[in-house]
Amino acid sequence: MKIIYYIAVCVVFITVVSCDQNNSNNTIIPAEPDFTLENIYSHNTSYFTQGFEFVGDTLIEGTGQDGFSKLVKYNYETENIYDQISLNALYFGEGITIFDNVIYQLTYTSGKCFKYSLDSLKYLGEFEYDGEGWGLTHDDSLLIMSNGSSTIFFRDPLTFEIIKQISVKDSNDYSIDELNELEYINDRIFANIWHSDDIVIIDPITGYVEKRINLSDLRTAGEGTISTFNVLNGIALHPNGNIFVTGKNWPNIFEIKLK
Ligand SMILES: [Ca+2]
Repeated sequence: MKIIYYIAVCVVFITVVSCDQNNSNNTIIPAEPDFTLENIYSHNTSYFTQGFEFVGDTLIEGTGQDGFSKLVKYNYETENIYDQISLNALYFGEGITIFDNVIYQLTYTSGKCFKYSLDSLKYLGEFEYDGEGWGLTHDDSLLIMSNGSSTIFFRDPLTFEIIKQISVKDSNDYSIDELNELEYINDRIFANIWHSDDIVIIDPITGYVEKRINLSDLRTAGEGTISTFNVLNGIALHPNGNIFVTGKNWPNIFEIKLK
C-alpha cells in the first residue's frame, strides 16, 4: 500500500510540474531575432544594389538601373572609392562575384555577363546566356547564378556553361522563387528573396531551404525608417565572419552576426 501511495504522490507531483511548464509555455514571449547587429555604416543612397561582395576588406558593389549602373570598389568604413566604372547605358547591372581575380557582372535582360580585372576594372570580355540575370556568387570551382526563378545555376567560370542546377524549395516541397542577390557562406547558398525582408539559407546539393532569417528589424535600426519600396538586396561575407547586408538605395550597411 505504501508503494501505491508513493507512486500516486509522484504522479501528482509530475502532473503539477508539467502543468506549470505548460502554463509558462503559454506566456507570449517575443521571438528572438536570429542575428545580432554588430555595426552600422553609411551606404550611398544612389546605389541600386544588385551585387555585394568582399575582397579582403574592400567592398565590391554592382548597381543597377538603365543609365546608372556601376561597378564600385570602396572602403565601407570611410566610403572612400578606390575605383569605379559606369556601364554603357544600354545595360542594367545585376549580380556580381569575384573568382580568380576576375569580377563577373550580370545584366538584367541583355543576356550578357561582363568580366573585368579585379585590380584595374579593365574590361576583359563577356559571356552570353539565355534569360534574365539576377544574383551571382561562387563556390570553390563554379559560379552560382539566380535568374528570378526558383532555379539556381552552377556555371563554369571559364566558359559560363551550365554544369548543374538545383530547384530551391521549402520542407513542404513548395518552390521558392524570386531568388535574388546571393552569397556562398560555409558551404551554403544565402539568397535574398525579392520584395521580402527574408534571407534563405539553401543546401547547395538538394536545393532545400534549411533556414529563413527575417531582417525587417533593420529597417528601423539605422538612419530613419527604410521604406519597403526599397528592397533588401545585398549579402557579403566579411573576412571577420560577420555578414554585411544592405538594400537598394538604403542609407546604411548593417554588419550582423548570425546566432
Ligand atoms: Ca553577395
